[in-house]
Amino acid sequence: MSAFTPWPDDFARRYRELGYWQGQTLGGLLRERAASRGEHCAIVCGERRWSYAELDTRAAALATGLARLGIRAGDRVVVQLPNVAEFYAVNFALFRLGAWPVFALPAHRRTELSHFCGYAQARAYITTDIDAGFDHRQLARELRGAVPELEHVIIVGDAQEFIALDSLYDAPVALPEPAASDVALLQLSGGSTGLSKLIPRTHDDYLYSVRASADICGLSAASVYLCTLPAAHNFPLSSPGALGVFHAGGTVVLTRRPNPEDTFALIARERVTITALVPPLALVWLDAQRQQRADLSSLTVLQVGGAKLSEAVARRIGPELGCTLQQVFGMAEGLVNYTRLDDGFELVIGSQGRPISPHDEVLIVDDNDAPLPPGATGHLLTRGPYTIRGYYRAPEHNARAFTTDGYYRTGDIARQLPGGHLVVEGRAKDQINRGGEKVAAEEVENHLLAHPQVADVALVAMPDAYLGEKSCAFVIAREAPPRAVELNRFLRERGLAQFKIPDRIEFVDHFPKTAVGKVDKRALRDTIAERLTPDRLTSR
Ligand code: OOB
Repeated sequence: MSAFTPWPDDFARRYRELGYWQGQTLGGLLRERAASRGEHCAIVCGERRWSYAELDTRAAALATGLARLGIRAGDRVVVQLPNVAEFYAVNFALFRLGAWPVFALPAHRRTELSHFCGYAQARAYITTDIDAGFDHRQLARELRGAVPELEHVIIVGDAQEFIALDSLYDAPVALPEPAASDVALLQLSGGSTGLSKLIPRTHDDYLYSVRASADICGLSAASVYLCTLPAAHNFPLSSPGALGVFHAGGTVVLTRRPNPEDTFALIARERVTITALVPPLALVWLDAQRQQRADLSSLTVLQVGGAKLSEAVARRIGPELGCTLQQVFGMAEGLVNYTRLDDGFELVIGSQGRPISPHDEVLIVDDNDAPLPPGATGHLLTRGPYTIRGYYRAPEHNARAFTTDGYYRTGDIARQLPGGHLVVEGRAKDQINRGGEKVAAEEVENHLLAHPQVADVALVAMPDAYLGEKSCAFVIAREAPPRAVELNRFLRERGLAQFKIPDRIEFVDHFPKTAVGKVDKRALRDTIAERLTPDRLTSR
């Protein structure tokens, strides 16, 4: 089973000739920046400030320590860290070694992590001691039991019986470098059919998207980027995110608390110029700023993406926060769209942007893959210089997720405006987008089906004024229905991330069916939307 589906030779040749794939590695990028801007501040984390030289030295020292442990090129390492400076030191160390970080999110728990460790056959798990009141060392103990192949657990902070990250800083030695065409990292898919798939991104393709994004977003050495969303997610990592800032030679400011009180103070203190939010956070910031009137004068660009931003909220951002809104519609599999900083107001509030690259190929098709006339709404397919051609070790899934000529089926329903901007109109994939956090319906359904009193279940999205969508589980119970709290406790005990726990459970006797006899999820979505009072939808 192949770990990575390469682009066909003629495509790869074209992307190189066009100068998109430049033969640069992520480790090399940091080395270049340390050479050109060594003393400039790369990362602000609480009271700590690391220069580019310091970040580079730490990455080199950690790479040596990890190599001593036996981590080699092509090994997989699950990294689950909150927004701390070590996140970048660890990942640049792995990039230097050619080992592949698997980017778990801080919210993931035993179920997700054992899946990532098992699926990737990870040799190490790198995490923190305690984050948001949760002890990751206890999680590591449980993982050790579930995934015996996991050899090393490395902890940032108090390591207890595990390896302390600090003990791995070793006098740097020269190590063989990976090739730019090699896989650099494994991102997570939002998932729609069962468990998350892993997304192999190469140094060449990822860095092309990073450089082009930095350019589109006007990053420079004077940029100060506030990383508010989880650092491992594709949006704050590469769109243009921290990597875009490192490319431009600017500064990344980290925060573990995206609430307005902390972040507004940080924006004023560090003179932050750009940040990225999901729509619910943008709404919280807008409402807070009405009360606080904080000094946000340094902020020039606010990126919002990960889920659909409503027009009503979009309209408020420029006038009320005093910065330019940029809508971002992207996916860890590749394609990222941005409204441009010089787009007209109506385009910025009314579209989700246009692709990064002139060589991003976008098709809007019907249910049978037949292209639709310009402007029509349909399934969005894409291929291009930074969109994968296949998931990691998933041949059956790949056969469905990609067309025979290599287009990725995004699962999004969209239409394209004459200038190339896309408007996201909906979703064909069986997923709930909970304010940017993706919940695969089938994964949660399978966990609920494991409960002895559950005969059948269907998880659907329900509208929510704050998150955009929440999840509702329709359950057919065996005999006496269990209580909703009992089902949620059952899911938590199975080690499922909190954001996947259904927000509401409705017990029913049967499911509506489609003409072909499948559960009619659209009818279930309509049922729950009708049941929610208008009051619930407008108040928070
Ligand atoms: C980003 O990446 P993922 O992989 O977590 O999620 C991708 C999916 C898209 O296929 C789409 O369904 C949804 O998230 N999405 C949006 C959106 N941005 C993402 N739906 C409507 N409007 C938007 N602006 O979410 C991601 C990756 C890179 C940059 C930004 C977001």
